[in-house]
Order: sequence, then structure tokens, then C-alpha cells
Amino acid sequence: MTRKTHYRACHLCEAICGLIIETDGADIVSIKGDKADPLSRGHICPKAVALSDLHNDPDRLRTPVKRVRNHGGEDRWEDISWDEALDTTAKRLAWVINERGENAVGIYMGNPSVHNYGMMTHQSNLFQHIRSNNRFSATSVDQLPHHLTSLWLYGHKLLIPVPDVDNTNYLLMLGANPLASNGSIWTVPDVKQRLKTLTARGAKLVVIDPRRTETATIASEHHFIRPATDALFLLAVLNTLFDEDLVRPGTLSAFTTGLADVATAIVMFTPELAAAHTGITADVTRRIAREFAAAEHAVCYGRMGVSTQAYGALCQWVIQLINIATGNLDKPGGSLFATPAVDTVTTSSPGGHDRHQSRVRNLPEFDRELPAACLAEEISTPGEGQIRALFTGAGNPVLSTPNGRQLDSALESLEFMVSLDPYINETTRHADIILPPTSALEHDHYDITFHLFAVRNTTRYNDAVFDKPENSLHDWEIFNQLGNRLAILLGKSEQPATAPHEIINLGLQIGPHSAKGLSLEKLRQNPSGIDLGPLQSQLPERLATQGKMIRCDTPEAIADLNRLFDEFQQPAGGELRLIGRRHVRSNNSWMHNYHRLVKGRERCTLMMHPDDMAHQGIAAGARVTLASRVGAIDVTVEVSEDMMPGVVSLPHGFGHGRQGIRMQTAAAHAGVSCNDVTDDQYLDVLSGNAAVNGVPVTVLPQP
Ligand SMILES: Nc1nc2c(c(=O)[nH]1)N[C@H]1C(S)=C(S)[C@@H](COP(=O)(O)OP(=O)(O)OC[C@H]3O[C@@H](n4cnc5c(=O)[nH]c(N)nc54)[C@H](O)[C@@H]3O)O[C@H]1N2
Ligand SMILES: Nc1nc2c(c(=O)[nH]1)N[C@H]1C(S)=C(S)[C@@H](COP(=O)(O)OP(=O)(O)OC[C@H]3O[C@@H](n4cnc5c(=O)[nH]c(N)nc54)[C@H](O)[C@@H]3O)O[C@H]1N2
Ligand code: SF4
Ligand SMILES: [Mo]
Repeated sequence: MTRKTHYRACHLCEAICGLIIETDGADIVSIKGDKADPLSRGHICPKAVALSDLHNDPDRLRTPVKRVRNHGGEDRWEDISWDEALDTTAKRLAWVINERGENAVGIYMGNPSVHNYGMMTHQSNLFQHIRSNNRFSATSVDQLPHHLTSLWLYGHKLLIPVPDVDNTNYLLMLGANPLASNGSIWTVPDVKQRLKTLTARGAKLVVIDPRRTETATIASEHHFIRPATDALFLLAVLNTLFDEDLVRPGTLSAFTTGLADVATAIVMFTPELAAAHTGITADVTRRIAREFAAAEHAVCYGRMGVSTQAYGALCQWVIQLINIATGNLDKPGGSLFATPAVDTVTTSSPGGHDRHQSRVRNLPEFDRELPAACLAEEISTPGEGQIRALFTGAGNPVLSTPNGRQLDSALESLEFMVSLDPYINETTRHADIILPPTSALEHDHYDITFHLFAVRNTTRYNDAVFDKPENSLHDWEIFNQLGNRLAILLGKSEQPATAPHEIINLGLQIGPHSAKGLSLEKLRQNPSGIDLGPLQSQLPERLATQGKMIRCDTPEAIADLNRLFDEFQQPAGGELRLIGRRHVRSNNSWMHNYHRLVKGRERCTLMMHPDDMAHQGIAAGARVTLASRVGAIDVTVEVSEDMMPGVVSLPHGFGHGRQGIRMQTAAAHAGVSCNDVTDDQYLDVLSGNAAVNGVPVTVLPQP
């Protein structure tokens, strides 16, 4: 019939793989890797094919809906027109702003919004009219410590250097499992092959993780670590570098200060102190420090597992200092800053920290957002500034933030809630109105976020695969139209609708590669992407700090060392600790509705070491109760020698067996939500980031 070939980058995860999608009329015939993509070189993972399921999913909303509650308390969803949906939403938001104040409107933005460039370019069309302090996002259950550290050291929240995997001789990796996640804050498509090549050419990959993960299995060395003790290990490595005179910042010395003060501040963090808590011997720690220092090019990298824990900010700060102290920052084979064709570093605010605090618990803001761990209490605690209306966009905080059950019930008490989302799920089921955007394949795509963290500079723009259906709106159009309706009600001026691709066209022409004649037109002519070359050293010019200096002796981090030292004065406790887990066929909470991704063996299991099971009298496959301070869930145990004794692991993003959600396949593979057990009070105090890893728990056999 009308067969067509489309070029497209996958937006599902940070690897941004190039795809070739064959269609026949409205049907997707095939989805394959695009070998001509200069970054991904043909790689894809099983999720790419599910783009088709996502597009065709009968549960995906195609029209706005409003919730109608009958006398029996049961909810029904009614289709409504876009005019009714947008007018009602604007009116209700304006009412809350006028009657209750701007802080009475809360905002929560989820992870897919950074994978959908129209949501990035146009959210301010709405949010500029809601000048609320009560803004939240998935950042504070994820990478907040990275941003904070980059603000301190490099002057901008987005200046995060990435491991130069293809040229390094030594990669020390903590709290990351790129073989499942495909890399994070590190856009590194086909990471498995890249890591295998790394070890094959004689370089070393050392993985530190409480579970022997898929990545650990292909590493040169893996060491178990007790959850949430990484800061002790990392400080012991840095301390060893100072102690054994292995600090060589090299050319970085010209614009780096404060290392000597750091050396003094951390003397008490010895490998022996660390060993008593981490489980990694002092000998191993010293050896790793020496090998790291001796390697021609080395890089230390830490992700989710060392970010969403009680000392997340300290961990990320010390990781940067290890790279700086050994002269590996901004060096090929070490860690490098990318130079994206559209450079959001120059167009976004650098970020700021602790300029205001949350109302109930005084938690610090970062970049005008408060920690997601305090969203529920800001809704349910009465008083001036209480959240009475909530906007959620591309987020599912009931499943993704700690003590999700508490938030689940807090949402019930709102006067108004609206969700920009294609699904009726655990969070959006509480909304009064749901605004569903077009499907990803119905809008064009430019990755505005992840080129900034990519291992090579490339650029790629792709047109929509399918025409926009009649009576539908893109995410950015919804922001624009809702913003304009709200503006009129608040007596402010409307904003013209400049399409996202026009913003990109401009960004390309003023960006760092503008000399190469980049424009949207040129990118359209090269739909597999354009290679812009390897990452380059660019310090100190790229720094956004005062005087283009890196000040290593960050006062906030140094002050936090006391909290760490005090906690670890007591001998290690014997309690079980809970950590998370990712699977390559899953993606946070929202990709369980596609049969081909969920089929097979049950995945929402509690992995536990056989010694711990024997100790508690638990048999393989038994049902147990996993409990913490905040809640308890029943789950099946999976025996695993790959777990560190004393640590149990449960994936997040499950728990779909709740009333009123409209995701049939997900509900049939419901599982339980590990965030019904993670604790909203258990945080990285310094950054406010949720500590969803390392949570103290108990596991009891069911009678
Ligand atoms: N398939 C798939 N891919 C994804 C996602 C997904 O859900 N599924 N999510 C995407 C998102 S939003 C993100 S942020 C990235 C995350 O990407 P990664 O950071 O690579 O995420 P994880 O696979 O969760 O790896 C975290 C690791 O930390 C370990 N860990 C837990 N606690 C500790 C600790 O205290 N210390 C140490 N050293 N390790 C610890 C865990 O065992 C786990 O192996 O993945 C992205 N990609
Ligand atoms: N215990 C524990 N908790 C965790 C984690 C963990 O490892 N362990 N990981 C954390 C991490 S790293 C993250 S990033 C968060 C994620 O937390 P969230 O961002 O809150 O949750 P997601 O599961 O990504 O939910 C995405 C939502 O966006 C919708 N959506 C998908 N695409 C689009 C789109 O194009 N437009 C719109 N408008 N909506 C869309 C989906 O339907 C879904 O409702 O979870 C965090 N929570
Ligand atoms: S690795 Fe990520 S970007 Fe690549 S195909 Fe899979 S989900 Fe898409
Ligand atoms: Mo994330």
C-alpha cells in the first residue's frame, strides 16, 4: 500500500538510539536500529519495538476525560472536549490562585518530560503564571546530588562530565547498572559492547554494588558494599590519594583551589573506618586508589545507587574530587563535558540551593524545586501555603516517590487535580481532569537533554512518523493553550505559540557548532544524525564559576562530613537494607502495559541471599512480608547468591493492582510498589534527595 521509511531517535531512555521505522499506512511494520546513527551505530534494546505497542495501546487516552464520582463513591470517566477540559482547568487553577494564593498550586513533573522536548521548551508557558514555591519533580528521587555538585564545582547544574568509556584505562563504577538501564547521565548506547571492548583492550572495570549485577558480571572486579556506606569508601579512596602522595591534578592546577583544605577535612576517613562499615577491606580500598592513580587515564562514575541514598550529595562530590585530584577531569580517557549542538547550559539558569525551604519540614529547594519526599505533607498539613490544587505532568509520584501510599491518600484531599498524561494510572486516577497528549510518534523529536551527557557529540532531528490526529494536541500545545487561558483569567498577557522545532532551529544556529552550518533544514536532510566529533577538553573556558575557578573545598559538603562521621561512630548494625533493581524490559512505572515487555517470569520479586533466608526460616519462592517504619507489603522471595548478605532487592514501578486504573496488561502483572515501604523521612539531608536505596527493613515469613 503506502509503505514508508521513517527515521527516528528512541526517546524511551537516555541512550537515544537511532531507529528506522517502516510503516504501511497507519500500521507499524518494523522497528530496527539505524546503523547510520553516528552515536548509537545500530544498537537497540527490546523496548524500542514496544514503541509500536505504546502507539497502538487501546488504554492510551485519545481525548480528555473528567472524573465523575457517583453516590456510591465510585469513579467514572467521561470523555470531554478540549475546550471544556482546558477552560475548566484554567478556571479551577485561577480560582485556587486567587482564593488560596499562588503557593496553593503544586506542580510535579516526571521523568518522560525530559525525553519529550516540547515539554521542556513550553512548560514555562503555563508555569510562569503559577509562581508557586511548591514545585516538585522526579529529580529529587534521582539525580539531584549530581546537579548540586556541578553547581558547587563547575558553576552550573547541567555541567556534568561523563566517563570517556572508549578511551579510559580504568573505570571505577558505583551504584549503576548500565547493562539494565542502558546508562544514565551518561548517554552511551550499546554500553555492553563498549564495556566489553574496554576490558578486552586490557583496561579495568571495577564495579561497587550490593548486588552482583549484570554489569558486575562482565566487570574485571566486583565488590559488594553495604548500602549507603559509599561515602565512607569514596572518602577513603581520596584520603589514600592524599596520604600516599598520589594527587596529581596536572594542568587542572591552574584553575583549581582548595584541595589541600579537603585533605585536612577528610583525614579521619581512613580505609580502616570505611572497612568496618562497607565490607570492603582496607587493603582493597588502598589498592583501588593506587591503581586508579597509576592508570594513564582513569575515571570514577556513580549513579542512582549512590545518588538516592543517605549521603548522595557527598558521594557525588567526592567522585568529582577523585577525578580532579588525579588529573582526570576534562581529559580524554577520564571524564569530559559534551558540547551539544543546542546548548542548554548557556540558556538555562545555573540553579541555586536552599534559597527557600519547604513549609512543613524546612527542606531546601534546589533550582526552585522542593524535595518530592515532602509533597504529601505539603498537601495534607493545614495552614498558609498548603497545596490545594495539583498539576502533574508525565509523572507517577504515587509509585515513584517514597511512602507512596501516604501521597496516594493525600491526593484524595485536593480541591482540584489535573494531569497531563496519556494514562489513567495510580497517580492520575486521582485527577479531576486528564489531558492526554499526542503519542510520541505523532510529534517530531529532538533530544534537548541527553546530548549534553553523550559520549560523542552528535545531533539529530526527526519529523513525526504519523500525522497528528484530528482533535488532538501535543504536550507543548497543551502547555501553551492552558497557559494562555490562565493568563487571561489572571489579567496577564498571552504568549504566541512558537513551535518547538523553531526554537531548535534557532538554538542550532547560535550553538557551539553553528560554524558547521547547522540548521533544522540541514538536520532534515540528514535524518540519521550528524557527527560533530569526539568530546574535547574545554576547561577552564566551559566553567560557569566565578573567575572560572574550581573551588574544591565546598563549605556545605565539608560541613556534612560531620554528619557522616557521627553516624558511623557506632558499630555496623545488623538490620536488613532494601535496594532497588532495574530490568532492561521495564522503564520506571509506565511500561508494564505492553505484553511483549512483561511476558515471562514474574519480575517483581524480593531477591535475598540464601544465608539471610535460612536465618529467617524462609524457603525459596515463599511469600514474605517486607516492612519498614512506614508500611508493609507482601512479596515473593527469589533466592539469589548475587545479593550481598544483609541486603534485599525489589524493583520499583510496580503496584498496579489498585482500583480505578485503566492499564489492563499492567494490572494483570500488578506486583507491589517498593515505595510503599521506602520512607519519606529517610533522605540525603544535604540535598533533600530521597534515599530510596539503603532503607532499613524487616522480612518475615508469612504464617
Ligand atoms: N530498562 C530500564 N532502563 C532505565 C530505567 C528503567 O526503569 N528501566 N530507568 C531510567 C532512569 S529514570 C534512570 S535514573 C536510570 C538509572 O540508571 P542506573 O543508575 O544505572 O540504575 P540502576 O539499574 O537502578 O542501578 C543502580 C545500581 O545501584 C545499586 N545500589 C543500590 N544501592 C546502592 C548503594 O548503596 N551503593 C552502591 N554502590 N550501589 C547501590 C543497585 O544494586 C543497582 O545495581 O535508568 C534509566 N534507564
Ligand atoms: N524505590 C525507587 N523509587 C524510584 C526509583 C528507584 O530506583 N527506586 N527511581 C526513581 C527515578 S530514577 C525516577 S526518574 C522516578 C520516575 O518517576 P516519575 O517520573 O514520577 O514516574 P514514571 O514512572 O517515569 O511516570 C511517567 C508518567 O509519564 C507518562 N508519560 C509517558 N510519556 C509521556 C509523554 O510523552 N507525555 C506525557 N504528558 N506523559 C507521558 C506515563 O504515562 C506515566 O504516568 O522514579 C524514582 N523512584
Ligand atoms: S536502549 Fe533506550 S534509547 Fe535505545 S532502544 Fe532501548 S529504550 Fe530506546
Ligand atoms: Mo531517573
